[in-house]
Amino acid sequence: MLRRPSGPGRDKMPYGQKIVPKFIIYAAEGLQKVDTKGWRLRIEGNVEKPLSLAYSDLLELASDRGRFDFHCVTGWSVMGRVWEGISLKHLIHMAKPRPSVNWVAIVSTGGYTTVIPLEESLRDESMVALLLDGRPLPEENGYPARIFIPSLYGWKHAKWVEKIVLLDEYVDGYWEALSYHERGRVSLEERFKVRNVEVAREGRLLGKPRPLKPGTILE
Ligand SMILES: Nc1nc2c(c(=O)[nH]1)N[C@H]1C(S)=C(S)[C@@H](COP(=O)(O)O)O[C@H]1N2
Ligand SMILES: [Mo]
Repeated sequence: MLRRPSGPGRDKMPYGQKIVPKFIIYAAEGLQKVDTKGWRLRIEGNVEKPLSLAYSDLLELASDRGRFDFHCVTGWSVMGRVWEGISLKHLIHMAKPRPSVNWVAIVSTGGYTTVIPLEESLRDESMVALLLDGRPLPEENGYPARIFIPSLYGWKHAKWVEKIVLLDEYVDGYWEALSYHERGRVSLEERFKVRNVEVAREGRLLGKPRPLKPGTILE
């Protein structure tokens, strides 16, 4: 594992993050408007009991609530907002995933996708969020439903979510295909995929880099 320097404030704020007062709105696919009439959230993939839930079903199930910080991988953080919804653990258990499931793919209305390790999805604080500070999510923050997993960077918190697909094997989502990390843990600063397996395993480089001879052609 790569080690991180410790220092003042390290415990309060994750490394490399700065506090901003409001959410900066991102929508790689363009802002979406979702009408909850006829809208369903589906939980499918390698499960025994695929689920299809209406917004009213979700509101009834919503019993998870907590004050959490939100960290975007580009370096901004919005602290201490109240997020409320349905525990992902609860939803996933309802769908009865087969034992070989390891990954959770999230699909949004407008085609944005991301992927989350099953074990991060099963953390107590991971949820499908419906309310922010006691009110339905504002449209631009993902109404009617978005993923909220405080242990992971913001790109994993897909907005306007409509499908949760349980998979055995890893697949890239939108940002993962552009080299963002498979897991994306904030506390470990997992921003980008680690391509050098030795660095990832050992947390150090093997040997010293040697200066190249002038005229060396790199292929
Ligand atoms: N559908 C969708 N969800 C998304 C994104 C996106 O582009 N499309 N961007 C992600 C990123 S990178 C961040 S940091 C957060 C930002 O949340 P906000 O737009 O509510 O501030 O949304 C995440 N969820
Ligand atoms: Mo982000």
